[in-house]
Amino acid sequence: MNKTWWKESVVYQIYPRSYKDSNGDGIGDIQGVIQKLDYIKSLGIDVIWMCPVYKSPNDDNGYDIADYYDIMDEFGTMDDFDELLAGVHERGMRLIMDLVVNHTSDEHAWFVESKSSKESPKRDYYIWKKGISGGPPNNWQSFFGGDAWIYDKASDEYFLHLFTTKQPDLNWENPTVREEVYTMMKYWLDKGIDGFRMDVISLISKRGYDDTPYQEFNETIEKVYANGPRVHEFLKEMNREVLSKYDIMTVGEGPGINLDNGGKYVNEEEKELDMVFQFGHMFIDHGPEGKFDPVPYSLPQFKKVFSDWDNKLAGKGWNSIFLGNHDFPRITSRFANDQEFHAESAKLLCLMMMSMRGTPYVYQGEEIGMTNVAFDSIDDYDDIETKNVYKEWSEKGKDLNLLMKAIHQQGRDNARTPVQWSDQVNAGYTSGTPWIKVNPNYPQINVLAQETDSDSILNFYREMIQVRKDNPSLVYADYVDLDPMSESIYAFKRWDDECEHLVILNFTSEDYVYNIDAQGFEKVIGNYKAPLAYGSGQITLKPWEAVLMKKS
Ligand code: ISL
Ligand code: CA
Repeated sequence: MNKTWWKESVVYQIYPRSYKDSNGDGIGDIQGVIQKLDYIKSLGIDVIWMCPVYKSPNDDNGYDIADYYDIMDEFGTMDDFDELLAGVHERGMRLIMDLVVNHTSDEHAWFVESKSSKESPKRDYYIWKKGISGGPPNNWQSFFGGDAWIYDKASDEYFLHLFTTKQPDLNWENPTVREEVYTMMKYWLDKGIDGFRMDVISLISKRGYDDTPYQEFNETIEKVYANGPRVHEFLKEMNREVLSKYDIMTVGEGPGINLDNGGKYVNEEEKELDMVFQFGHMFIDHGPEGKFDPVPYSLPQFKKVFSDWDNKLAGKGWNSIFLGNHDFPRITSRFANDQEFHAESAKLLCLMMMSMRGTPYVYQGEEIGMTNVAFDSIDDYDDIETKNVYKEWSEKGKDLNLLMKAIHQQGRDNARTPVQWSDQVNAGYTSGTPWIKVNPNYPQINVLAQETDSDSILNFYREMIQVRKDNPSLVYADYVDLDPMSESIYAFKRWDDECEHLVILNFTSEDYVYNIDAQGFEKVIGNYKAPLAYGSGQITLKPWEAVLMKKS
């Protein structure tokens, strides 16, 4: 495969609202990010992906954009943004931005004009349809609950919104809309940003407006909403008109992107995107009713997602490696152990990610092992998805205690509580009142405490990222899962002409004696300091022990 800087990079995702508040209004902001650039650099990060900072009424925390050419007041000004970009580049890092173009805010000037009359030249920028027998045009539901259509009395038509009621979907069939998007992308790229993470890019081409015949929402996503007939044509056009003209990286986000269709987005010959975020492991514990109907999953299922994607893309396209982001639970709580073996298991996940083929994405707070939060009252939650589902269950008279448990496990606010910088008031995140409460475990889990502890999760991230930098084989070498059926151990091998790496991860809270031939391998790094307990074809692993070994 071609070698490129973005394949060799480690990315750090920032959700600016929750990162660092610089002016005491309780909301993280761009100046707050600037204050932390040296910290981010100290982790060994190459690329920062920043979630949306554009002008927005914040119905969906910035994913509802009212002006793509301006910065949200709470976050600062365009001068602040320029200062941030310069600061990132001065430190030898790169900055990629969120590109949210499946929908805008209903407060975007385009939509205001589109809605103003059926004759408006911008009417066709959005998806307007006549109702059917007194109801909406079809039975589609939005991702966040309720009908995907809103009735506009003045014109007697409905507009489509796959997300919140304030996020009308753009009409990508209209070439002028695509031109507007490309022009806007060039504006940011000409400013010097280094690429885009493309929000729900799998949804931009709609496949007609028939009723969905599917009961399960995930099935509707895959078979009705996502990967529409023109999505690849649009992405090729975008690549030709914009992306190919810059030295940048792109990562497309996509519900409905799966093993069958995912390769096409990132196949290097197709000239579309560099990487995608697929959701195989993110939906792994979703039951028939979706994320708030959580079901258990097994380690073999989890491993299979990574192996399948690696096999699928090998030699053709590039993978993204991530375990969490601002939409999903905290990774230590979800895939590891946030209690007795908190530090060990958080380090295990780090070692796993940094030893895989693909570009790893670290979500803010993962580097200190931040955990899920369990607020007692729904009033302490902010996320529109969480609030909508609570309202829906209340109206239907369903068991709200059960729902609160599911929210504690799956809600998006788990990932959105402020970053825990210190044990000072509000975890050092703000001197004011935070927009969402800080996780009460900040006195134990915070950056400052981990800075001074050489054995901390934070310092392990630094070491492990350095190990990856020192061993390009960890970026490019082939991958194989040595024991896919094991319920306890994830053991995989990476190899190329230079060397072989062996990764062994104990996903249990017990000692585990594992049979493996590790003759000739030496330990590179592990999450326990003691030398490797290896002999006679057996390795004795401690709870959540993770080890990377190398044979040259
Ligand atoms: O978290 C989810 C819903 O349970 C995901 O399905 C999520 O909605 C989906 O991955 C799309 O997410 C992206 O677009 C949304 C925005 O709310 C998310 O924050 C963003 O990451 C709409 O713009
Ligand atoms: Ca602020």
